[in-house]
Amino acid sequence: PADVLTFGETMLAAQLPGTLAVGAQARTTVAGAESNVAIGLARLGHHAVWAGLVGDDEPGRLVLRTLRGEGVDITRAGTHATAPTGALLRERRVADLARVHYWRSHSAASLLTPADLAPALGDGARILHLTGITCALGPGPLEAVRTAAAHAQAQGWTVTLDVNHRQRLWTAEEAGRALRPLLPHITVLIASDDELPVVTGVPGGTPDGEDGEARAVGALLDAGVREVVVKRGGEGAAVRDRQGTRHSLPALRVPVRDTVGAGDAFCAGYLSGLLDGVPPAGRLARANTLGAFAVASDGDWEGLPRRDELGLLDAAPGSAIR
Ligand code: ADP
Ligand code: KDG
Repeated sequence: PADVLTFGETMLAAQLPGTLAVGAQARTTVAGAESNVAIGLARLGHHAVWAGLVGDDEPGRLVLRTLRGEGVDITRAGTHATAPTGALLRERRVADLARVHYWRSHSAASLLTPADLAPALGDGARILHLTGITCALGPGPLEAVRTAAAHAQAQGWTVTLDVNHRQRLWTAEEAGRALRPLLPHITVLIASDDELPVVTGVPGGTPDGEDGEARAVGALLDAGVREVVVKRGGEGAAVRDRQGTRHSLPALRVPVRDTVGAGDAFCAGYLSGLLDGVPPAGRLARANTLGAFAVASDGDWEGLPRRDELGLLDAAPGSAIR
């Protein structure tokens, strides 16, 4: 079996260094939360399978070529005969603020069904990695997530879920209604601190400081999740499990270039630690390291480390390795 199976929507991405309104030259690449995680894992030497759907078009070919080139297993990826590959455009509106525009309704990925996933599920995996984004794409993808989560749990795989709330795709209420029934299948839930209310259904934006966060994490553990990992952006991250283990770790200090993709990189690091049998504190450290690589480099996944580069950020700032 593979180390990790994941699926979702991977799109053609145009990255603009400025604003669209005045026209700016774009760099084309591919983006998708689940494939970002798969690339991060593959770079660390793990066998990661991405089993999404793309269109029978040039963007779809770019997606598959990129993933194959990064060593992600795409033997279970599919091509839809008529629906197109989704796309996104990311403008840098001001220095530290990116704005995303999507073209993904009726895309190939939005038409994924449980039947498309059956072969990949049949192959088996140690970890099934899911995100809330896939659940937001449409009824078919949501059903595929539910089917996969139930199958994986029944087979004794580890099931990880990154909440990854995208308010351009659905409301917090819709997300909560879709995600809460999944909780009993989830082994490790990963969320940003501001996403905790989305899954707990506790109204009122961000949780009320540390107490609010602790209550939300407690509610998720009560709902059946075995371990909850909270991402705190530049502050780092924390983990708590049902056995009462608690750790928190500050983020690495790095120059911030592009924060998009940090959460996916973080997940790749955490999952890599799980696969290697690293204890919780060490998993958090590897997750923070990958998150730091993502924020310190341009693009979602382009700057992620190979295994022999994991210690690179320990080098003195401004140094050259020669
Ligand atoms: P998301 O991208 O999902 O919103 P976060 O912004 O919380 O997630 O970032 C995910 C992880 O990336 C953090 O937990 C941390 O490990 C790392 N990270 C994020 N911002 C920074 C930063 N400014 N400096 C160093 N590491 C960061
Ligand atoms: O986490 C980065 C993702 O936001 C990006 O790659 C695109 O999957 C994507 C999304 O839905 O926003």
